[in-house]
Amino acid sequence: MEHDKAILEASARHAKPEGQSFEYGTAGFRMKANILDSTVYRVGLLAALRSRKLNGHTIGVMITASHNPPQDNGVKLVDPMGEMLETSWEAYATELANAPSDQALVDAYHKIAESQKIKLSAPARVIFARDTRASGSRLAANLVDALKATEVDYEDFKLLTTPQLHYLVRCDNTKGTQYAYGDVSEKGYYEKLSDAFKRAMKGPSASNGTLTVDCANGVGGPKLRELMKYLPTAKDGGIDIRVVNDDVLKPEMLNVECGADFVKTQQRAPPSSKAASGDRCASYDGDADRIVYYFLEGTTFRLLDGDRIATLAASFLADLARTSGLVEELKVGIVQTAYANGASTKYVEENLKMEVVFTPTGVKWLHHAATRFDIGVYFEANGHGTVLFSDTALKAISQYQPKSPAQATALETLRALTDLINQTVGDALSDMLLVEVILAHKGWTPKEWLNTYVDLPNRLLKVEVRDRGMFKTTDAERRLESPPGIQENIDKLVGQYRNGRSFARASGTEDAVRVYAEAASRTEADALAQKVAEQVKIHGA
Ligand code: 16G
Ligand code: MG
Repeated sequence: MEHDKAILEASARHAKPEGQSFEYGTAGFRMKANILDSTVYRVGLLAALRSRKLNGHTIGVMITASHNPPQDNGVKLVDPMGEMLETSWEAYATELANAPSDQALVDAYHKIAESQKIKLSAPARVIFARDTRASGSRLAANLVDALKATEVDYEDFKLLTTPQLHYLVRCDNTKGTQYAYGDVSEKGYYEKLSDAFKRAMKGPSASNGTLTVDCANGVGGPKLRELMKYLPTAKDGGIDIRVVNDDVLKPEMLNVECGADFVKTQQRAPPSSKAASGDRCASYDGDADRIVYYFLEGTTFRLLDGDRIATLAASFLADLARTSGLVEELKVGIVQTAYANGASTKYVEENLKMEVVFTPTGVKWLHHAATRFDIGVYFEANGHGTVLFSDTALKAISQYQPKSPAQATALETLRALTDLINQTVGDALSDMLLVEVILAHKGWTPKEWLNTYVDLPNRLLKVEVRDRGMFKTTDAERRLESPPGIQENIDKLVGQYRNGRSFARASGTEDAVRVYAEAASRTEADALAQKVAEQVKIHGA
């Protein structure tokens, strides 16, 4: 049958490691790079099927392991509008990856084609890219083997951030239509972002001081330096950026003692950052789809995480919509996960008077929920997130006739932001520019940003259990429905602490159960987390 011989031949060169099982999780496949050869090859086969299923629309494949250590790698698929792979197809990815032999792989491939009624001779197109890991080019070659075997039209974009690839997939699928998202090139991405940034920065006089950006020694480093060539500096109404941790020539330095994950989990600045007290700092993760801000207040480390970016963006966008006269028409809302600090949720509901929606952890869930608002702001506390504008919102924003100069100015900024914000997925470069625009407009230092509300002290713990699959959640991961009895015990514990809140969920990326607790004081948050962790240990034994 179509392509069988070629698929078998190439598969023989990318044998599946015996006894190893794979699962397409929240972030695609992710593990030690040396056991990923067969998996990346097989993802290529799935990308071909997916594109053929969707009338030859371009599918993206990104080779990255984000904030994981340098010896890991991973691979994930991007759907035509730049979204994550449709959830129902994740099982197919897992099925192909686990086929025990070359022939079993071909059989699984045909089974998917049949059940999805895919014509294997139909046209298909795939574009792909990778981060700066040493294993990236080898894995990309495996992907190419699959695309050749299945006669897919493909293009290798080499090194890109994950959000850049998502962006290009959307550009490729919308080119020549009324929804054209941009030129299908890396240069087009920089031009679109920098042009939008210049328009958005027209209002404020200048930004306040230099921004230090830690690029995790990942692909975000060279890409930020490229973007900076297009951006005005402070003296021309833009921003001054100091880049640190952008060494991609030593791949073993990736995410080591730097990057968004380090900063968020360690609650301290990367040792290599020499920022002074009060200086505005930001950290990307290894593939630049995550960003957190921070600064030192004296010697105290102050984190401005995803929750802070979400509240800042939502309040600014709502203000702009109101000032430009659009408020009646547009519904602004925020999507969070259970990890959002309770103080941020309270601030959104009570001060900003906006609706908050909760979803399980993982970008795809938040992204989907955000599409239900006209302006949907979604962020995980760890810094994954963006803002989505509905078609109704985009239409209203582009067509509204301002009734005063004040309305016109606000509308111009709002229009610029619809171009500045990456609509496909959270993007550290784009999110950074968004934050910079807002701080410049408000004339805020990070201290003023921090002062909007006070975070509840919180603690995150990791508990190893026999089988984390036993821990089944409900209510956007905020409650456990199994093991039986555990939730009642957690409820009792939570009730003993002022402003207490706690939940436990199985990690999607590690073999462990994560426990989160917050309470009115540091001591109480720590104690609550410890007690809930004990419950997890008891029930998981
Ligand atoms: C993945 C998710 C991230 C989530 C994290 C949770 C994407 C692109 N990435 O990295 O959003 O926060 O998993 O990890 O969706 P955990 O399940 O181990 O807590
Ligand atoms: Mg990432």
